Amino acid sequence: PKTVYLQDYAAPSYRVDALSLVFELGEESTRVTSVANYRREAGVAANTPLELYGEELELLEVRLNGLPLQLGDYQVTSTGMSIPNVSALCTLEIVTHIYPQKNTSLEGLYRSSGNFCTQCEAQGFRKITYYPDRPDVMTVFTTQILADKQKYPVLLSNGNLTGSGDLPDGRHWARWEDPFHKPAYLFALVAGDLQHVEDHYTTNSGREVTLRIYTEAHNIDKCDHAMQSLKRAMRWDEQRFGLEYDLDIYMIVAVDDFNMGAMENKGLNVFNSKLVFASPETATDMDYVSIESVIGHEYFHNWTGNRVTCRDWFQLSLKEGLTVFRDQEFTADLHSRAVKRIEDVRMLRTHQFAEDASPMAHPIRPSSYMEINNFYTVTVYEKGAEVVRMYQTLLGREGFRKGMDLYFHRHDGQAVSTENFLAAMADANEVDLSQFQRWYDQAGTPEVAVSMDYDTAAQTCTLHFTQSCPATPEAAVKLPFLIPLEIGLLDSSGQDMLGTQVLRLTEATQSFSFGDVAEQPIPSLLRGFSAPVKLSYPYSEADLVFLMKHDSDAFNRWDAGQRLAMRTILSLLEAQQRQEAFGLEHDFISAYQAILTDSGLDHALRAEALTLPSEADIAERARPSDPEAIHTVREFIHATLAKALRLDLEALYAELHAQGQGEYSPDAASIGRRSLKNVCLAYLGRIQDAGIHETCLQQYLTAGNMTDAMAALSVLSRIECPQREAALQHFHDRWQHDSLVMDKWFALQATSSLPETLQQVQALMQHPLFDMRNPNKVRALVGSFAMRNPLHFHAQDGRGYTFLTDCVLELDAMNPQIASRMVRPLMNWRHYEATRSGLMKTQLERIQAHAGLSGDVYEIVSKSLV
Ligand code: BAL
Ligand code: ZN
Repeated sequence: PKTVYLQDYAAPSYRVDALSLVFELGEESTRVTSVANYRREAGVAANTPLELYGEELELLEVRLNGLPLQLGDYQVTSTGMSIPNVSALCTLEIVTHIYPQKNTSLEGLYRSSGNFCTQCEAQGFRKITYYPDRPDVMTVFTTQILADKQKYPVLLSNGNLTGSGDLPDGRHWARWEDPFHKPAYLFALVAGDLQHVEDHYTTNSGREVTLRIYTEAHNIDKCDHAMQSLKRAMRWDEQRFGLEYDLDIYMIVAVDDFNMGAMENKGLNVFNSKLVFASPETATDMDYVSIESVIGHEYFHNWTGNRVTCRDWFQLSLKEGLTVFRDQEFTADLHSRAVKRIEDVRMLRTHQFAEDASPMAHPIRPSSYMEINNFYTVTVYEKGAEVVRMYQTLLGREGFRKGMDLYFHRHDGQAVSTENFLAAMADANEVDLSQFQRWYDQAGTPEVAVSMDYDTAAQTCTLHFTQSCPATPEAAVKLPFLIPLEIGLLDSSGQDMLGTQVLRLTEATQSFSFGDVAEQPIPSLLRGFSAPVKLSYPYSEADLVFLMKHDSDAFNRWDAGQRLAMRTILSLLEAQQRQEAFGLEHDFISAYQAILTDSGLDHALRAEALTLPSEADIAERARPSDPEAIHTVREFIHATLAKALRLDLEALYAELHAQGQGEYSPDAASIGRRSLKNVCLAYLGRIQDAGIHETCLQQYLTAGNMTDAMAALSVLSRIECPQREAALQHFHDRWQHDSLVMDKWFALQATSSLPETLQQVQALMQHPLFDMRNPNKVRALVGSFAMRNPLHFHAQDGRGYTFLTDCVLELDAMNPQIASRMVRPLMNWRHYEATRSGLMKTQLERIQAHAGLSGDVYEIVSKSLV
């Protein structure tokens, strides 16, 4: 595959004034007729060919200005078409046949559960027709769909329905017109036997909008939460950003086979059904919250992505980082801001910091790629969101809003770059943000080392900062970042001495002094995780316990606990390596007991504080890592805490269980209560005790909601006991008719720590409900095993690696995007101890040598082996 470079960007030579598409959907193939009006840009030479992208298309006819063209009048390759002689204004009609029924890549037009649907981002439209499939070519689309009326009673596309009717041959048709200029990646078509729920929304300025969620009939009763979430998102965007919806109708379609979570096509979102359907019996609290957040995310794209889109795919974070930031704020405003921040940072540290330390490390705006689908990453999305958050931290909420307003004022209807966003933020606030550009250009996680001096006589406190950033593939040496660092100073009673201040680090080394500091303080640094950096400070254990108790910043209270836990884990790992006996300090146990018994503390925050760093987090800190040792140490801490605090855990569990007997509600308080209760149960599950196994089974059997059922089953899934088999079998028998719920059953078994887990996963691949062509199934079974079960994936005999490689090669022939996701657990092979590292490398080499490998997988594997 070829590498594409940002520096080679050139504006298109031809624009499209209008595009008309006709789809004749058939059982064998689909006939697509596209008629596009092209206009040569001013200043472009008359002999400049018209270049169109096209892949896997069967070309039937080409007509230029009404006259048929012959091969020779144009050139066709496996990636596109070039027409050398076109007039400055011309109409090009192209007829192609495509084969959605055979499309297993789930890109372009394909079938899911017998219905037609599309996925065009990033470059799927070129699998539909020959077209300038690039985001800076925007036009108005008219889409006519013809299909058998009985099989496909519902025909949908972007915009507004402007006509429909029956045909004499049993088919019917519908015409949709989208008045907004859009790039091809936002095109969508859906045709099928679908039902819908309908609701209405009145915008702030009084416009009536029809809201519909389409699904197969058997899931129609699970759409209410998604609909309510949509209405909340519409209201929130008006209130927080003054942004209203702009079409008469907003449609969401749920499909079972989908490579991503969801897609923001103009007026017609297509969603992975996992992120639409919810009922108390089938969806966990986490599902409820994710659905609300993703419904919000796709809705928010209507402005940040659709009305203002990306000039080219290097700018992906322009829309994704910004829209993730917006969905994070939406969740924070509706639920607990502190809990949301903790969850987001936990995710960033585990996955994005690892990516930044991997051979695939890239800036949020990459400067090159082979396959753009490989860059829908935690870096572009989640680190991108942190970068947007830093503008808000630097400029304040009002300043950030002024920047957003100017961005829309300047760029509505345009395809722009991240520089345009930065310029809007800077100009609206009349500040110089040029150094901030480095966040877009430099990869890697900056490290900030802090020390403190206190002058008793002068009562001044000075904080010294040194920032650095490790080398990453795009650059060995990094320039200093502009880092907004929120800090506070705590006195000995735990009071804030100067509130929260935002320091602006701009130099490699820098100091800040504070006067009138009456006693030597304990600094609270990087409050709210104000920048995506690793910060170190020589805290004593007593300092950390103090911050856990007193810091006014909820995030930092939690983070102090994480630092304390990580420090303990790392020292136990060292002790283990030296083959010394190890135990837990009494102070460590007391700190956990204090959290457990602090009834003044919010349930959800207590649950977060009691959750130890994950095995993946630990692996990032303990390199070269030994996943088995990490598992042993983490389990040891769990079991020791559980035994030492058993009475407190049992009491709290019983209290919260009794409180939670009413009707299910996914509000923040109820979610927090269930979360703390189930953390207690998970600790108790570490004690070998038949009574506790029975408590788990009872919770599973009597649970009125999926959160409690899954929590209990998840504890049992790690224990060799009769209750485990009984509960798993019960779950299977109860839910085998519901494909989405069964994904939980597959995932649970794939993440078990029991010894035969790999064999179990291999057996489950033969289960009648498992299907390698369905991405949700692959993620549930193969993905969970490789990404969430380090103990078994990294088994020292290498069988986990061989298993994953077999899966990747099988998948690659069907769906390269999913194969390319699945191969990533092998990417950081250099981070493991020698035996594992060698075995992982061998499998990467095996993949690289495989004939017919996709560009998607090739890019990841070849970069990993450099
Ligand atoms: N644009 C792809 C799916 C999403 O980020 O919303
Ligand atoms: Zn998005």
